[in-house]
Order: sequence, then C-alpha cells, then structure tokens
Amino acid sequence: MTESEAFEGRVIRAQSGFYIVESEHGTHTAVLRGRFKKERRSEGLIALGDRVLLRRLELPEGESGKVDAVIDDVLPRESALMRRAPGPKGVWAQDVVVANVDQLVPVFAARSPDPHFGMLDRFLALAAIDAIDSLIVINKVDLGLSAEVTHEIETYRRAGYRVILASTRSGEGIDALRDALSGCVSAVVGPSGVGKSSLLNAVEPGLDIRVAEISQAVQKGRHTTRVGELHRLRSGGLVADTPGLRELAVWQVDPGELEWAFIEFRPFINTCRFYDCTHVHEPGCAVKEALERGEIDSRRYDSYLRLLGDESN
Ligand SMILES: Nc1nc2c(ncn2[C@@H]2O[C@H](COP(=O)(O)OP(=O)(O)OP(=O)(O)O)[C@@H](O)[C@H]2O)c(=O)[nH]1
Ligand SMILES: [Mg+2]
Ligand SMILES: [Zn+2]
Repeated sequence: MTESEAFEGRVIRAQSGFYIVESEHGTHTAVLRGRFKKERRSEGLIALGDRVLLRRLELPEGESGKVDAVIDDVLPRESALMRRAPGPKGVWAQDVVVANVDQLVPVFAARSPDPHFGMLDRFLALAAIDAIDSLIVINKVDLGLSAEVTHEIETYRRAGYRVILASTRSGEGIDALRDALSGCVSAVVGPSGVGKSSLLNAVEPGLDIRVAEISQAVQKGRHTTRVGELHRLRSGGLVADTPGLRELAVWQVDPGELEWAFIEFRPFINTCRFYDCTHVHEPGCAVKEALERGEIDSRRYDSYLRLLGDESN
C-alpha cells in the first residue's frame, strides 16, 4: 500500500477504534497510526469533532469500503465538552464528548420530564467558560407551559440568552432551530427523553440517528467511549446528538472564570469594591446589590453559588 500526502479532516464519528473523518476529499474510514496511539495513551486519544491530519491508503482492488486512511496527528482543540467518565481503577476521569463546537444547544422539555434549570445553568456556564455560544431549546411546548417555566424562560431571555420554544408535534420552532444550526458546529445536550433526537429528525427529515446503537457498541472499549456522531445538515451545519447527557463536568474552573460565565453578572463585576470579590459575602458587592434590586434573578444567583461550591471542593 502506498500513502498519499497528509490532509486535514474532522472526526464525525468515533467507534471501536475506527474513525469516520470528513475532509474536502470526501468521507474516510480511518484508524490511528500505531506510533501516535502510543504517544497519546496518557492524554486520551481522539474525540468526536477533533480536527486531524490523515493520509489516504491506496487499497488493493476489491477492498473498497474498508479502512482507507490513517490518522497521523490531531490538531489542538479550540474547545472540548467534557463529562465525567469512570477511568482506570474506578477513579473518575474527564472524557471529551465532542471537541471544537461553536454552539452548545441545551434542550429541556416544557414538561415530561420537567425541566431542571440548575442543570441548564451548569451547561450554560460550561459553554461560556469555553467561549462557546449557547442556544436554549425548550421542547414539547405542545404539552403546555406552566407559569414557572414561562417565568424561567423570561429570566434567560432577560439575561441575554436566545431561547427557542419548540415542538416536534406542532412544528413550532423547528424552522428557527434549523436556521440557528446552519453554518456552524453544534452539540445538542440534555437529559434523556426531552426530544433531542426527535428535534434533529424534525429539522432534517431523513437523518439517520443511531445513538443507542452506538453507545452500546462502544461500552467495552477504553478509549472509544466518546459516543455520538456529528450529522451533516443540508444547511451546511454539523450537529452532534449526544445520548442523554446529564453530567457535563464543570471542573477546574476558578471563581474568576465562573463569574463571567453568568452573563448577566458581567455589567456589575468590575464595580464591586474588591477586585477579587467572589460575590458571596463581601461588602460593597455590586452583584449582590443587583440581586437585591431584582436585576439578577435569585435562582440564577443560587446556581452560581452552587457551582462555585463545586469548584472549591
Ligand atoms: N409531546 C411531545 N413529545 C415529544 C416531542 N418531541 C419528542 N417527543 C417524545 O419524547 C420522547 C423522547 O424523545 P427522544 O427524541 O427520543 O428524546 P432524546 O432527548 O433524544 O432522549 P435520549 O436519546 O434518551 O437522550 C419520544 O417518545 C418522543 O416521541 C414534542 O415536541 N412533544
Ligand atoms: Mg436521543
Ligand atoms: Zn461582588
């Protein structure tokens, strides 16, 4: 077999040691070069969304459809969505779910299951820290919006977030979601059963989403647990449908980053009396004053305290 020159591609699926990679030349089935595998053992291998350098393998007659490229190297990640995963010896380790996304799309249902806004705040903070845009989707609005959920939606909009109300039953919000996904790389996250896969199928009928099948297939592999797939949309976007992802980790964040992750805090942060104010108990805290005036929502502030507590533990 002869090898061609190296070119760049993006991993759109990772499964059991094989990587499906998209490049300007088409779609490839690639394996990792042995040397690269050895060198990267400690930091983990390749994740969904990674940009890689690969070389084409010239296949003998009649062997098309199998592995046709090898991956030599991975380019530095611009961002990485992590989750906790059980590592060696039962220790929890971080595991990259998808790398290099432009946009995080947390999806919750208006009800059934009831939305978990504390979890939403965790997603939003995580994205902000990685400089990833967020787009909130509240699905299943055909089941009705309670006063509480309506109030929360207003809170997020006032804070400056985009919120799409959607229903795969009535079709509400599907065009808006399609527009928002076009031309960029997005990751859809959220609890199981909120309708993430249904939404993507509504945005693009004919998408073949096989989340459960993939997550079962990779359960055994140590380095292949980066489940999911990046789907190519006709609009030019790429979107990852992640399976029922509850625990995106917000680890190794210092308070100086977390305060900026709450975007409605930003106008106040620099007017606190102490430059290193953590907005918990310090006198002259502009964030707490805004909270008392009702300009910062108290439940959002509680989420900030909770995440801050997680960080210092
Ligand atoms: N009423 C209502 N039900 C919906 C809507 N969208 C999806 N569902 C239903 O919600 C259930 C879960 O949908 P899925 O798309 O599988 O949910 P998911 O978020 O992908 O779940 P996981 O893959 O387990 O993470 C299915 O029974 C859907 O038919 C909606 O807009 N309204
Ligand atoms: Mg799904
Ligand atoms: Zn403060």
